[in-house]
Amino acid sequence: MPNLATTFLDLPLNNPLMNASGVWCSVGSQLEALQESEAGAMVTKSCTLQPRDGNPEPRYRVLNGDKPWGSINSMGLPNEGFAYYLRYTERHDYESKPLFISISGLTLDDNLAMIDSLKDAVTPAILEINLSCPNVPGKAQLGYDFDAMDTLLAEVTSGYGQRALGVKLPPYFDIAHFDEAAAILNRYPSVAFVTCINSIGNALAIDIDSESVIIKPKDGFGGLGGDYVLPTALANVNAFYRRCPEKAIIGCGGVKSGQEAFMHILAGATLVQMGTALYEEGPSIFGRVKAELSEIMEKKGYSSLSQFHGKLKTL
Ligand code: RRO
Repeated sequence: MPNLATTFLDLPLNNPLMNASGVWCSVGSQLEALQESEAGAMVTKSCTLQPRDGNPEPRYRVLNGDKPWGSINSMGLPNEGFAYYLRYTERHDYESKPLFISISGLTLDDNLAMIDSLKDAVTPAILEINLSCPNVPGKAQLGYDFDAMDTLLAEVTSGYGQRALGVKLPPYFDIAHFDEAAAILNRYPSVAFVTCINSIGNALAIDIDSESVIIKPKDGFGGLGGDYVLPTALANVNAFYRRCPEKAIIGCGGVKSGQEAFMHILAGATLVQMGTALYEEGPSIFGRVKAELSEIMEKKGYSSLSQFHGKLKTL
């Protein structure tokens, strides 16, 4: 049997699979289900300093129903507020799997306030800062404003006492942007990991029968996930893997079976997240994808992840 065990920031994991932030991780019962599942790690819903209801419903839909190609969402950062997730970090069983806490403050000061509390917290939860929420009306994604991203990283890394943390990035589509984003990230050694990608922001899905948009917020505009985004996700994983050799990469986007998980790892991901597919299938997906990844490795003659991690061939 191939060994799916891995390590992340020196922490041992049973396998590289986890949820994408936002999916199955908003409330205690969902987090407990992830804890009970076969996921190798887990992350909480991105949170703000105060609880938020988020955008009006419907705000998440799968596209092409019976044979889904992906999803569109404009949740608008609904969450229970930072204190709630901080409390969860205090009761999580870290022996079973690592826990990431995702924060997405509406202002730099809010992010700094949350980071300040986390700095003094005694839990080993790993901090991820979401620089890429596409769905808060009137708020641009920080990851697309390189000056603001640089300023934020300078402040949060010093505010966090140089402790290891990571960032969740939006997808980039231009080599110059990969270069510039990576150069900024590489200025901050305590940015120990990069999660690529958040949903492809501000897509528009249309139902031809009703001649209508299919989600309510923002006139139907929302973040795209699932099958549609796999090649963009793989490009971003590989682009940052090549440019940020000192950082770990977490791959997210278009993973629904062992095949896409294998591709993300081949492109350079140490951990692999599932969003849309987890939303549709529930936490039992981790056992299935684990078994499929293991079967692919066995067929290819790999006994461990390190034998193919980042070893994507070029022509
Ligand atoms: O809550 C959301 O609307 C949301 C967030 Br914070 C995010 O980072 N990515 C996304 O697709 N939706």
